[in-house]
Amino acid sequence: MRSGTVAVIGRANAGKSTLINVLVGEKVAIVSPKPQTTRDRILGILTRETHQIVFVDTPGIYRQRNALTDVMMKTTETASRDVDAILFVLDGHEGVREEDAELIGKYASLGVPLLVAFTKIDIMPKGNIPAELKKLADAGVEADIYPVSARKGTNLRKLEEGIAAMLPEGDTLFSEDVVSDRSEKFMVAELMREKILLKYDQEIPHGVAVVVNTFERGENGTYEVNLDIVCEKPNHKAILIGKQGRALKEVASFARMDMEKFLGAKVFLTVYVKVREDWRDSTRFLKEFGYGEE
Ligand SMILES: Nc1nc2c(ncn2[C@@H]2O[C@H](COP(=O)(O)OP(=O)(O)O)[C@@H](O)[C@H]2O)c(=O)[nH]1
Ligand SMILES: [Mg+2]
Repeated sequence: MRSGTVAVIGRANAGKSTLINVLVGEKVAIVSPKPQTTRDRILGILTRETHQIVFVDTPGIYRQRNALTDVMMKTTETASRDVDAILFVLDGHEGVREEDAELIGKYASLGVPLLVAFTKIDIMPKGNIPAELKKLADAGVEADIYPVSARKGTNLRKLEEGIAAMLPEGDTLFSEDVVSDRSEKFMVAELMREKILLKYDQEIPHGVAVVVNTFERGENGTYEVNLDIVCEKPNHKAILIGKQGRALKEVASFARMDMEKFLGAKVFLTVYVKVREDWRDSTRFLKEFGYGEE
């Protein structure tokens, strides 16, 4: 048996969370086309007869801008330490940039084995792949590179075998039926945030935190979920709610459907929108909303 932890690192939006979800076979992290979707360190656990891979999803690499992205960068940095291997995820469709080779070099020098997943090849013209890979080789990247598509499932088994081969021999860290270290309550908050990321323009979701006040299962099996959507400005609140509350009703309904799928039960969801001016710059609010903790 090989088992160990693998930090999943890469630029915002590279496809880290999607790749982990597909490899694990269940949704453990939310995904959206916008950067800053993942804010916390989340474990996704893949167990087979021959190996257990504990993926450490990270918020990714950002230029620091406020207290929240600060915390997110720190989470990424901490997560890349004390792991058995690093999986660097690169968006092949975006193309290889100079800074990618630099970043790979930086993480490769940490002293743990590193492997590169060159993802989203399903939306790349096939002919472009060799040229992009050559850029990495020319920039001195020595790590093994796996061209994959999380969306189409291309080459994922090979990638998985490559990751497993880097891990030490040893016992499993988690029991085989566990896929994440996060609670159902955490995922419910994240699913709400995912729907907000999908519905509203960037400025709104980036300033939103979701706080679950009630998460209870009733005798009839129905979950009662009561949560606050915290935003930064009164005009954001107005946009979130929309005319006659229509926008909020719609996102809450999408979120509820996903929560029901995730929990396998009916959900009774109540949602309030609150304003906490500039909470992203307040260490007190960040703490209150659970960011930067594990
Ligand atoms: N076409 C395609 N899109 C992908 C693939 N993997 C991720 N994406 C999309 O890329 C965006 C960012 O993905 P996400 O996993 O949130 O990136 P992260 O910020 O690195 O965690 C989302 O819109 C995904 O649907 C892939 O293999 N193919
Ligand atoms: Mg992510």
